[in-house]
Amino acid sequence: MEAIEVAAESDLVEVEELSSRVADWDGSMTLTGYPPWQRILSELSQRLGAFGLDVTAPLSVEWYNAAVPRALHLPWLGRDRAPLAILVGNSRAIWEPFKSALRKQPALLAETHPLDAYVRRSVTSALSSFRLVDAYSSTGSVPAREDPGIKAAVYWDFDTRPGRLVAMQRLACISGMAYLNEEAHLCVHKKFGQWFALRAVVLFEVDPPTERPEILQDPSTSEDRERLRAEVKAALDHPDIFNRFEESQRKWLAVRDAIHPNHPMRYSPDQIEYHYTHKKDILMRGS
Ligand code: B12
Repeated sequence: MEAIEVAAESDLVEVEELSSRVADWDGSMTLTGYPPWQRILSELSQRLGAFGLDVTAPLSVEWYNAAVPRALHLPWLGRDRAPLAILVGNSRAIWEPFKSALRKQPALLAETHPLDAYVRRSVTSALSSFRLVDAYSSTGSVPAREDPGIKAAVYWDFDTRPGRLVAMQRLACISGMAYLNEEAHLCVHKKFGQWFALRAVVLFEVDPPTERPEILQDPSTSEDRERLRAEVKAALDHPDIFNRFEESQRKWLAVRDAIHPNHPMRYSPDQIEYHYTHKKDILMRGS
């Protein structure tokens, strides 16, 4: 499969500069028995976990590109083989680290979308300990010879511009971490159920896993599907479905709950309210 080019843009904010300061990891480091993708996954997961980004999954860009239209393809970073992609997400675990970051960095609250800004900072920080070169850096994507580093690129779930949009749900299914509930248009995770979010995908210029994971099947019965279809119809019939009016949001919440009622990993009430209204005053409540 051929590689395609997408709009060149720097998304690994300051990674080059940071990685020269924190050079405790490099692609040539060998930990006996483990391929580079596993070492990257393990290190990155550990670092992201500290920010409440507790969901990661590795896959090959080739698997994803084969499943989506060309307009959604991810690039091969100039390689002749597909690169590694690591999908990053979170469960309810993000809420407390996020609230704590808001207390320490009040400027986050001034952002239009504080949670997106927090995720962006956290992923960038977690990546800063790797010796990386931004594939889309404005300083050019050709790394210095003496310190090549690994080419990398980050795509965010909220970036829906042409060339930047990633079908995150498709990616999650292909990675084997979740299945798509086709009625609710929501992915359901093996452990977290419908209560998890997909935040970013990071591409690394290393060989991905070769063994394809099992694609999870939706275990819903026909009664489950019918029940859910009714909930979705109620949400879609609502005149304000694309607005943030509370009644509409309650209906989408009912859709989510109906997938697996009383799921033990359901977000906390404040987290739910924030996700469905984006009201900043919820973020200022004490824990
Ligand atoms: C655009 C978008 C929406 C649009 C959907 C419009 C549309 N026709 O696609 C709107 C604004 C309606 C929406 C609503 C919500 N969304 Co949304 N959305 C996205 C976004 C940014 C892009 C989706 C996309 O275009 N994918 C590309 C297409 C080509 O992929 P696809 O696999 O072919 O199509 C999928 C989606 O488009 C979606 N979809 C397609 N048609 C429709 C129509 C409707 C009415 C809805 C709700 C969804 C939907 O489901 C498809 C798979 O079944 C993704 C993040 C991302 N980058 O993936 C989040 C995302 C899909 N949304 C998400 C969520 C949680 C929601 C909301 C619950 C948020 C909220 N608080 O209101 C609501 C309600 C959804 C629900 N089912 O309950 C999560 C899903 C997590 C999960 N576990 O699966 C994502 C992944 C964001 C995240 N950070 O995790 N969303």
